[in-house]
Amino acid sequence: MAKRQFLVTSALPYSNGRLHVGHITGAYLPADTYVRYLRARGEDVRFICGSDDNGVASLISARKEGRSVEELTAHYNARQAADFKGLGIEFDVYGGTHQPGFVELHNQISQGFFKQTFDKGYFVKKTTEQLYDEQAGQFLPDRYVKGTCYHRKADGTPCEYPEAYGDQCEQCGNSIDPMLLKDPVSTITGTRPVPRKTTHWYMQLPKFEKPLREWLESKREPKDGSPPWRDTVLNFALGQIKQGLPERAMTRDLHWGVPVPLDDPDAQGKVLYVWFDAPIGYVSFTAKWCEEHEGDWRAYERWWKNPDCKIVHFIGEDNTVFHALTWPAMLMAEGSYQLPWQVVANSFLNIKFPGQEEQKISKSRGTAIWIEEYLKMFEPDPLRYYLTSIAPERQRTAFDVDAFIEANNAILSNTLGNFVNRTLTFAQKYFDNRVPEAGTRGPGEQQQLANIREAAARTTELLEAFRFKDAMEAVINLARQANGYFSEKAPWAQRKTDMAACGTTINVCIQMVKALTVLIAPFMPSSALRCARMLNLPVSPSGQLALPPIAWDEATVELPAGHALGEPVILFQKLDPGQIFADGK
Ligand code: B3M
Ligand code: ZN
Repeated sequence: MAKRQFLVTSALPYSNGRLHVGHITGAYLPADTYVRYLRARGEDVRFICGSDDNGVASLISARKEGRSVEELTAHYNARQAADFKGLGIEFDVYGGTHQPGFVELHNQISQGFFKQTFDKGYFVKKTTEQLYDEQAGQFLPDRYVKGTCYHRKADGTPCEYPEAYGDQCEQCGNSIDPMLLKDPVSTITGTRPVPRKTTHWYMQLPKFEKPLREWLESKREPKDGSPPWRDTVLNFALGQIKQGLPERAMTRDLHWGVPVPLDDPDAQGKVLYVWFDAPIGYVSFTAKWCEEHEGDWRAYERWWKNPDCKIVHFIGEDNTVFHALTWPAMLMAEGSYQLPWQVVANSFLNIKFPGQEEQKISKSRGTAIWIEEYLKMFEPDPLRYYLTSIAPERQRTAFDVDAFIEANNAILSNTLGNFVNRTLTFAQKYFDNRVPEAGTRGPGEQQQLANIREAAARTTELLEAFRFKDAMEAVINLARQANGYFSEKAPWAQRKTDMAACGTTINVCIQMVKALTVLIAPFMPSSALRCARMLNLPVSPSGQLALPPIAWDEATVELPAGHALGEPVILFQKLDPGQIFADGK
């Protein structure tokens, strides 16, 4: 079968802070799982990410931390990259929109994109009043104004959320015009900002309402058999179009960012809006990868301007507006790019500490589990497992610390790990550490081999449909069946009465270990690698996880009798319920 081509992206994290479990479950872990699956199938894939360095968020944090914005963004870019690496989330390229080595190409491509859209007449220049913080001496970016929301909620009642940001209300999900917020306050100085005149370039989003609507509607049941988009994404985006899309200013009064590429005195000292240049980061990091690996940055067109390439964006739900509406409108306006094939958005994650109520993850209240802290204590795979098992694919879910420990002990250690361990230590002890003869297989054995085929087919189907939680459950179900089969056959007793039957049992169990090794690989890559070594399968010589230990189709291919096995090791350590996470502060 011909290879399929995928360009997969994860939302670019702002490089002004650390990453916690909520970030990972939203945009990074499912993307990595998907990419590992595609790679194991031999598809042509690139996985792109990097930091969102521009914009005012970094500027404000730099001011708070008392260092330059260059220093701050480089610092967090490196720390976040280390978090991803520690969790086995492996991008082909991890760039940054203002990182040395990336910023030049990023600015060039972003400016070219803006110019092209400008030349096509999709911007209008307008002078308006905007909120200015007199004490800080600057215009206030939307995010730095807070006030009371003026929208109505879905049920028609006034929202009146008092903590609404100037760009979006977290209670009703609507986008906000900061000038309309009631009782605005500058979050920089806490003072009340005043309106002042400034000139900006607005993108004519209303012109794209119709094509966006048609395009989004085609994603409910795509004609070409592509997986439908999640209802949460489509309903939200179509709902916004129904309300009417606003003209959006795509420039800002700032000195940090991509300079506005216009020969106009009014453009002096202005930069592109961070939400204009950030998604172009996906493109510019692809271009950087091409420059480094193929010697020509323009080869990014093979991904971005090629109708055969499927572009998949993984995001957190708060980024839906930008990925399902603004960015596609930008791409339509520019005219030469592919539109996203799929936008996969996840909801937020709450947190529940032992003996406490479930609550929102909050940095200031210290209710976050930071990846850095986690990795000091635990292996990556239990977290990957647990986060996938509670993936907020349809609605908000909660990270429950007790449930995490329980999932590790009951499922990873007692079920999956125990099965692999008892099978392989048995083969080592009684079968000279080789795969025994299959012998005569009865209905019980045929059933397990059928279970393997069924689990492989089901996992494949669910991963293709972006249903990661259910896909992993199908794999764990196979581990349960395998463990049950081992107990039922009781090879320790068979050994004493019928060595051939015992061999048949262990042979089937080893086939199940092999299937599990392949099928857990997208979810728990380091454990899969360990299993592959225990089975003495050829793994990529570099031991690099990005290269799948074994091809996906191998799940249903049996290991021959006589195959020499490797050294069995413990797959998952039990965790002590007393081992809780350090305070999030
Ligand atoms: N920097 C992440 C966030 O909103 C934002 C994503 C940009 S993706 C182009 O937290
Ligand atoms: Zn609201």
